Amino acid sequence: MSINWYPGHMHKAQKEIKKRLPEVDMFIEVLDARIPYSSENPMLASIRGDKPCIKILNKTDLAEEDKTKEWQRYLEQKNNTKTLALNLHLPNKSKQIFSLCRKFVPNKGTKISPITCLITGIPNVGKSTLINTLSGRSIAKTGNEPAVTQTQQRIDLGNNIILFDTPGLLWPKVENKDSGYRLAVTGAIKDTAIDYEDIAYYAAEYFLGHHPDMLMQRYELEELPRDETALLEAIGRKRGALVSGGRVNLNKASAIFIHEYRNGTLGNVTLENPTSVEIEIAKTEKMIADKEAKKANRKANWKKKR
Ligand SMILES: Nc1nc2c(ncn2[C@@H]2O[C@H](COP(=O)(O)OP(=O)(O)O)[C@@H](O)[C@H]2O)c(=O)[nH]1
Ligand SMILES: [Mg+2]
Repeated sequence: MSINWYPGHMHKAQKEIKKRLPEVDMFIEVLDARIPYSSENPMLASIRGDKPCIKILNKTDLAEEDKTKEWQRYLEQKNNTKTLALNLHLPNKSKQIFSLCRKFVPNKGTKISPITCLITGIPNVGKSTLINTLSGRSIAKTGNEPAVTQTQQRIDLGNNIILFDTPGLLWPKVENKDSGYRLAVTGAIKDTAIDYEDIAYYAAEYFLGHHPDMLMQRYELEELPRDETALLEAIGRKRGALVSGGRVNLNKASAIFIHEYRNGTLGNVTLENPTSVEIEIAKTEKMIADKEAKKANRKANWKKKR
């Protein structure tokens, strides 16, 4: 699976954030609680430096509560970082952001010297919803807005805290293949760029391994399908996703499965935990190192032959 994150947009977003940096006291980074690692922007840690950051684990209504807590403990080990788990459909808790801001920047937050926060996050994590919730107004368009916010927004919350909306488009962790899949499964990557069957196989493998009970219950299965294809075929038959001759329309069955995960009807499922992610990172690093070693080896052999 390959995803196009246009280099032009990446460069622009990075430049805009760096330009804003001198006037920003702290960051509010919105993450998807189902994929806290993959929904991080890989450049942000270095851009932020030592400036404080509140990492919001959003959409907790779709995630597993114990895993969200595990991620909070893990993320709070990072420098100057606090976390807050939110479900923006229940907006009250989000006001806790204000007291966290004041704790982080105690010498500001007055009329003449307000606290300024930059809200960042990859598309679809809930930035606009959060801005609207905190401001109590409908300022930012949510949902199907175009991928790139063209205008820089400065939002005065009226309590001596100022928000800046993310300029440009922030990209997620796509260097790692598994992150790409999990971003597609959760809906962070636009559907036009993905193949439902491909990502449904990825999700099917995960569910068969980690949540067989949810599959049995939701699709009223008598026994657990032996593999991904068998699962998608069973879903297709249950839901009448058939083509002529009674065969299952796999693409349709895949779309049903993915949408039922995304909207939570299958159950709350977090797709990554700190340990699984660390193993994955180590694997990816080893693969890159092996590749480099092979290349160096070939080069050396080639020189010897000459
Ligand atoms: N289930 C759930 N959906 C949310 C939550 N917060 C935002 N959304 C939805 O996620 C989608 C993207 O939100 P939006 O604010 O436009 O994201 P942005 O691209 O980061 O600005 C919208 O359909 C929101 O209604 C949440 O806490 N739970
Ligand atoms: Mg938005």
